[in-house]
Amino acid sequence: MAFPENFLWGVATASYQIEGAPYKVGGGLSVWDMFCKRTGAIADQSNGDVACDHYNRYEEDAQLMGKLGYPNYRMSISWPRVMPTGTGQVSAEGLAFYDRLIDSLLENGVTPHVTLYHWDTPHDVYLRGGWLNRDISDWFADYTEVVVSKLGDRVKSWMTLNEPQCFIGLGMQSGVHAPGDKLNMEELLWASHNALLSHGKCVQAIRANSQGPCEIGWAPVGVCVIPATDDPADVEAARVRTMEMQDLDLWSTALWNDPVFLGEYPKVVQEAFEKSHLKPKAGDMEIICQPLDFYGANIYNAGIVKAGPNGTIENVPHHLGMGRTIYHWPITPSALYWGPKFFYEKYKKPIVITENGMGLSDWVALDGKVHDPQRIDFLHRYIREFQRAGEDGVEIKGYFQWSYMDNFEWYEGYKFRFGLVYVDYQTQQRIPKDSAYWFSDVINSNGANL
Ligand code: GCO
Repeated sequence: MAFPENFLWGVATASYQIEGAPYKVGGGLSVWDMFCKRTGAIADQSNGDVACDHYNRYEEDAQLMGKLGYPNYRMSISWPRVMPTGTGQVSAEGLAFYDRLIDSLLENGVTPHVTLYHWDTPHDVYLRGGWLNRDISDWFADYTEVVVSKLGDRVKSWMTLNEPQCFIGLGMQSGVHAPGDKLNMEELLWASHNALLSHGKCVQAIRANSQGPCEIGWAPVGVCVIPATDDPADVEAARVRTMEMQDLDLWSTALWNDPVFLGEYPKVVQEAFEKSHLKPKAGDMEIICQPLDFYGANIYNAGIVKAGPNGTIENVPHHLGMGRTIYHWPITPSALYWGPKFFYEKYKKPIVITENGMGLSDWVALDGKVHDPQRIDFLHRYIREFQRAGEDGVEIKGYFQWSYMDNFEWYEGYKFRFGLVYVDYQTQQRIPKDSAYWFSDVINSNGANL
């Protein structure tokens, strides 16, 4: 089966990872600018000051995206570039950059899909409590209004937050991401609630300021596990582990998506809030649970489980010596079958893979090209599994490959390359890898050549 006629094929990036010039030209500092200054925070002591210099090279990037035949592009907007302190003053230069970028993409036949928040919290907002301050939901809605008022005549597809599991879990629990805090569970649940409230007010602000109809979703981590076998007992074990929340785990799918799509927290979270002095207010859940047009999920890999004795669920180790990415992530293509299947069965929304791809240590070969057969094989296997989910009744709506080009990979710096397009960070030359051309063929055939 080919993919649906109007299937969204695309590529993805994020503002802090590619733009550079984070606070020049009127922008404000983000928590990542500050975090990169911490000794030892970033593996290669790098930062996003230059990155892919996309701020200056956006036209070249849009032209190449068009030339490669990529019809859709998931990008994010830097809150502190648009509002340097996060509230109040708007940077005309910052907003003008995105205005020019959207026009350049459209001129090259590329439809923008805009994520409003991909981790670059304004540092001033962090100093006022960041996600621990309930007011952030109003500040985020105000920022959304500024952006959608400016771009909403041309942007018709929006995502609110990228991976709250990461910016709360890695940024505020383990501390390996910006802002590098290590908070207790009561504070973390409160921050999570404020993030969800921000999501809901963001959706309301998009709907209120979009010029004409638009589609809205968000892009959480698509945390899922796969069954060790197709035995119905193993499948049920994988579904339960993926979709139900047994304990206070910030990476639980239900913690984030039950409020957004079903309008209630899992029971274990409700009980935690009952004991907490940091409680949601009446009416919050009605704000959080806004109508959305798709279920976005960033899926890269999955754990494996099987049914154990007496209704237990047992973890199954990935087999010894299995293929792994440079991040040492296991290569588990059926994550793109089981995850979408489980998500669709519970939340009944069309599924968009908002990120999927693999990190490698690519380099330019003697022939001047960048050969990445492993990435091609990885993408081939994963996209085929998503196609299989479609054949089994899941409404598959889109696939955004991570990433369009090599970029700043957070605390790993520039060591890992996820791009279809190679970036020479010394010269800023862009070189489409073999996978870039392979993906063009997949798109041109609407997946029929997989
Ligand atoms: C994420 C982020 C991306 C990462 C990518 C590779 O999913 O962690 O959205 O910014 O760069 O996933 O780790």
